[in-house]
Amino acid sequence: MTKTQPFSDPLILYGVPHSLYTGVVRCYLRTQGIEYIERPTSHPDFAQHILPAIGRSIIPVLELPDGTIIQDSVDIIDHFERVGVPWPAYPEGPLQRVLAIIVQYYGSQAMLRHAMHYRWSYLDRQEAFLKDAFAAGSGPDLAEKIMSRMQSYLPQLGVTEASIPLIEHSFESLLDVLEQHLRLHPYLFGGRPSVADYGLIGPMFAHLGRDPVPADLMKRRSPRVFRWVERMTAPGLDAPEFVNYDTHYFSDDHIPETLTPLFAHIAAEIFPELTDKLVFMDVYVDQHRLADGKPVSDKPHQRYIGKVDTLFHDVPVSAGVQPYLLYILRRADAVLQTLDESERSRVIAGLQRHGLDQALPGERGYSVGRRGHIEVWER
Ligand SMILES: N[C@@H](CCC(=O)N[C@@H](CS)C(=O)NCC(=O)O)C(=O)O
Repeated sequence: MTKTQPFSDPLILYGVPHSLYTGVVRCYLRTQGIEYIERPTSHPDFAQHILPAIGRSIIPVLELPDGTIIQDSVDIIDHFERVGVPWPAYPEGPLQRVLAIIVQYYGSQAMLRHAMHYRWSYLDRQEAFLKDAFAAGSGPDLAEKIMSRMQSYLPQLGVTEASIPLIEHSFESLLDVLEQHLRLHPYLFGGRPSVADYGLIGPMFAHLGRDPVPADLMKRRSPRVFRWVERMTAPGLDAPEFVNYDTHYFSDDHIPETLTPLFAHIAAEIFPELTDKLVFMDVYVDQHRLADGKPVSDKPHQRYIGKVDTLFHDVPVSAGVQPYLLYILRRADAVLQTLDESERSRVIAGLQRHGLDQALPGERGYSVGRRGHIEVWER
């Protein structure tokens, strides 16, 4: 029988347009020219086939033609990086590579605060848009329930009356900093996207570049950032305004001046919160005598193991601790482990110059891995 599809065995991406982490994967697949079909979670296969395999309701999930299921935006990217893609996403230069992972952490984890604030604190001004998106993605019956669940995350993300002005100031500063860089370069590390761009695009597309209130701000305040969002979501490398710009990362592990304010911005935001969270996990692991391979929480959908009282730009916030953050940042530690002494010193000095050396968790006697689609402690 003749198949009528354009390709016989497509990849299936389970996700929705307004999902932060689905956006990461969608951008990656489009950049690499990997064909896929996107299905919402309301598709019957998600309940029948995907949910039993991954054990919790979470997106994105990618199903490969051979039936392999991959959950997690980082695991999906890393799968294709191993297989080989036209535009690999990890810079060769170790300083660039470590910094790219730190930016990936900032975008995909720390910026959840900004993303969720702009989505849910302005519900009155964007309700019709959000209701339509959630109903289309999850079905009308589940939409209200999921929307309420998402709003309930705000306190554990440290979104409060006191922190909101700082979150908004932070988003505006980030737009300004990125605008300066993106006037000169198509992507963060040069001529093609890296995991830094993929980490940032999650919040910058799904929430901040798409929901009416922040998207309007982005377009008015920082046209080049909005263009970068378009570029990231387009197929291939979409940079017509950069005539004769090559498709490489900056040569010789160079960090251009225009990235310095970005790293300063990130350092000012992730500390002391990240350090406080790492210390919380140290104590937690010590107290619970956790065995290798034990899931990080009792129930698969539970991501937080507790909370820390910390500061966001000098304002006290209480923030939920997700062991998953170690899963991301350990990949930066792993880069350092591959280097000889002098290269390692050079990279650490580079991180210190940008105030980011403490973003590497370093040896702590435990780590976080993923097994069976779930985060587990590693000893
Ligand atoms: N670490 C995961 C996070 C995925 C994630 O948080 N997905 C959200 C949608 S963007 C989700 O499914 N949330 C369901 C929930 O929290 O109930 C990844 O990178 O894929």
